[in-house]
Formats: sequence, structure tokens, C-alpha cells
Amino acid sequence: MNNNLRQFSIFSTFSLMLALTVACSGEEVNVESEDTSGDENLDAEEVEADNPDAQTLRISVGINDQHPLYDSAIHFGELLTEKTDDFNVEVYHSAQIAADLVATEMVQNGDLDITITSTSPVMNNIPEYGVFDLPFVIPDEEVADEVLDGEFGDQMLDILEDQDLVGLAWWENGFRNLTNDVRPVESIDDLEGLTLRTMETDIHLDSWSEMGANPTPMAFDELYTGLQQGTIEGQENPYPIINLEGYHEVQQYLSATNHVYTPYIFLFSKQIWDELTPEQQEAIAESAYETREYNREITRDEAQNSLEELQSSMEFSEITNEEYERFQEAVEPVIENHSATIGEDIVDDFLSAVEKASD
Ligand code: TK8
Repeated sequence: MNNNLRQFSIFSTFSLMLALTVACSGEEVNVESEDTSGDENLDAEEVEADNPDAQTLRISVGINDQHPLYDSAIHFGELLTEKTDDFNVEVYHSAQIAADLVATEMVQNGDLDITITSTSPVMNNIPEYGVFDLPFVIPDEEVADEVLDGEFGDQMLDILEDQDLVGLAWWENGFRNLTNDVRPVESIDDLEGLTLRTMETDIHLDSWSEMGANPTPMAFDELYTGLQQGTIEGQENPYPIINLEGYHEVQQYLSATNHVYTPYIFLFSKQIWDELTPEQQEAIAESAYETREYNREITRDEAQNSLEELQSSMEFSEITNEEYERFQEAVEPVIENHSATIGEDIVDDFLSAVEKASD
């Protein structure tokens, strides 16, 4: 077993223990990770430094190697190895290390260097992060960029430090859209009773319940099988994920609901970070930050391309303005229901940042 794999086995044993601990603690969320100890068939992309003593940084992403997030993580590795020969970067896709929630906890515990995750699973431990799950607040990508790249985004990165995380950059997952296998969804009435998978966040569960659907939380790596086996009738994700994870193979209807914008966040382990020199920290921070524009550009191109491809294989519905307002009205209680948990100040700051950016 080479050194990397040996270290990896230690990680996966940790993650299994972690999954068991969480399972035993009786939390409601469904976290799982595979025990891949001894598995030499892991598929990772390596960006190697020209230095035999370089420290290896492992990145875990939940999505597959077709998605722009994977390419962006490699791009980060390339930028970093141009800046310094202190690090090799290994990018693991498809939750081979762990699904988002567990990967984030591994990063907090210093068992994994980096994960790039949707913000939603993060809110399980950091309730403030639920702010990004509030539905129908961010109207378009320009507003998303301005809010994340401004004071509000900085403030949200800063609060991670108390949680043993260093938040280095806002990348993009994108606006989420609904798919299902029962009927075209064009109005809120069409949602009645649909069983939908959501990410593991109460806010999404509550939003879909308010809209009349029957939501259930599930880790991302179980989603395809859930759709295929019919345990759930639908799900929601940005166009690139729907297309590149192949949900159109098992889902017939696509609706442009654009109900929420999900950022990807680049999370570095604080414990590991604190062992690095200021120069090394700077090189890593700059590489994550500089990859942001690249990531947004390729993600948006892919969203366009994926939508076109999906339209040729799925029945596509747009939502009229009138119907869109009915969706928005239905979820009005959600902000009120969750403001106390998220923090009233954070919700206010978010809503004013969005309003300012929308002017
Ligand atoms: C990928 C997930 C995914 C998210 C989900 O790891 O779970 O639906 O949209 O992007 O973070």
C-alpha cells in the first residue's frame, strides 16, 4: 500500500467511526459513509508538486468527475502548485471519501484537509448557514455574486473559524430546479403529495411542505438509486447536476422553479491550517479565491448547456410569473419559522444585502 492510500485508510476508518457516532447519537439526519479501508481502486486526480517532500492535501467533493466543481478543484491544485512546491493536491469525487455532511465533520476534526460542499449540509452544525436555504430570496446570479463577494459573504466566512473551519471562497452550485417522474409541475397545485428528496436541512423540508409536497431528507450519494428505485418521485438540483448525474434517465419532468441559489463553499481544516506557515496559507487562500471566477464561468456555461440537453430528453415546464408568485406566497412562513435558529441579525443582513444588490 503506498503512503497516500495508507493515510486514506486512516481517514476512512475515522469517517466510519464518525458516521457510527452520529448514528448512535440519535440525530435525525441521515449521514453515511463507506468504509473504503484497503480499497486500492479509489479514483482521484492528483496534481503533483515537483518536490518529494510535498505535503498532500486531499479534497473531497460529493459530485462526479464530469461536474465543473471537480474541474475547478483540479484548477485550484494547478494554481497552488504554480505558487509553491510545498503541496500535492488529490481530488476525490463522488463522495468516495464521504458525503458532504460527514466530509465537513472530518474537515472540522482535522481528518481531511478540504471539502467543497453545498452550504446546506453545513448548516446542520452551523445554523447561521441556513440563511442560504431561505427560498425565493436571491433573484439572479448577479445578486448572488454581489452578496457573496461583499461584506455579507465575508462575514459568513468569518463565523466558520469558531467551528474549526477556514472558509476560503464562494464557488457556485447554482439555482435549483425541480424534476419528478409523476407529472409536469407548472403550478403549485401540481406539487400536491409529490415525494421529493431534499438536502439534509429543515429549511428545505419546511419549504416543500409549505408548498404541498411530501419531502424527505437524503444524502446526495443515495439520490440516484432513490429515484431509480422509486423510493422518491422527485428531487431538485441545478441543471448541471441533473444532467451530469444522469437524473433524466430516471425522471421525466423538469420544471424551472429556480427556488433557491446554493453556493459551494471551499472549506479548509482549521487544525491543519494552523500548522502551516503564513506563506503557505496565503498560497492556498489565493488559489481558492482565484479559482472562483473560473468556477463560476464554467458552471454557468454548463448550466446553459445542460438545460439544452435536458430539454431534448425531458418534458420541460417554465413557471409563469403569476404561478411563481403563488410559490413565493406559500413559503412566506419559512423565513419567520427559521429566523430565530439562523439568527435574526444574519437574516436581516442577508435580506438587506440582497435588496442592495438588486437595486
Ligand atoms: C454534492 C451536493 C450537491 C447538492 C445536493 O456533493 O446534495 O443536492 O446540490 O451539490 O452538495
